[in-house]
Amino acid sequence: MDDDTPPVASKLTRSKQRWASEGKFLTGHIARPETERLPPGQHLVRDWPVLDLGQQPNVQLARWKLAIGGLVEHPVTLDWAGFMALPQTGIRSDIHCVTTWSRYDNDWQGVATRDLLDLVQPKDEAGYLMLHGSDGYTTNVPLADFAVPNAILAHGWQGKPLAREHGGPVRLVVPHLYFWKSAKWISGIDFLPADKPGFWEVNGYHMRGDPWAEERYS
Ligand SMILES: Nc1nc2c(c(=O)[nH]1)N[C@H]1C(S)=C(S)[C@@H](COP(=O)(O)O)O[C@H]1N2
Ligand SMILES: [Mo]
Repeated sequence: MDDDTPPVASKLTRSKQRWASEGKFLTGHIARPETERLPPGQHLVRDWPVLDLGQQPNVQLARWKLAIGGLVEHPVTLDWAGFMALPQTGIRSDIHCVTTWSRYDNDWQGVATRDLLDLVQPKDEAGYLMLHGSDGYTTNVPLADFAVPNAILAHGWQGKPLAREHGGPVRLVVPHLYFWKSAKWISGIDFLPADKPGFWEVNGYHMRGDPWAEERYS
């Protein structure tokens, strides 16, 4: 009997094991004392500013689609019914925008990125994602940052449908990175072997964007 050989590990299981051994998920788990809740150089706001490229696409639910492809075992294009049939999660998180405003205690409703990853199963070679918005926006994130337990594809905010100006019907929220990584009107997710700059990254923003390290510009 060979004790070293587990039954059958799926590729995702193996990826998760590898990430765990590399400590890749630690970023989202760091508990900071309340006094350190505001990252360096940020100030607190109570309202919720709107920032985008000046175009706010009007995406009807009947036409909504999210295409997930690249280095995944199961590429899929979800429609609204398919998206809403995935496990639904509520997550509370803070927003930190690179333009120095932060907003606490946002209650998001939607699909945890982990549940999306379970569905599509990233291949071992996938290390980075390019996120696409239906306004033509793009932004890149490492897979390990996308996969943290509190990242979410949000269709709700404070119990109401996410407003169009904030990226509704669905936007990404990766709370431990600057908010420009959280693509509004998300329409596509591409799994890539290597990192590639998106819109703001081409224009001088940081490739990763950790607010605690003030990774604002490259
Ligand atoms: N599709 C899309 N997503 C986007 C942007 C954009 O222009 N288009 N702007 C980013 C930037 S720079 C920020 S700060 C946040 C702003 O989100 P908000 O308008 O909901 O505050 O969205 C990010 N996601
Ligand atoms: Mo931003």
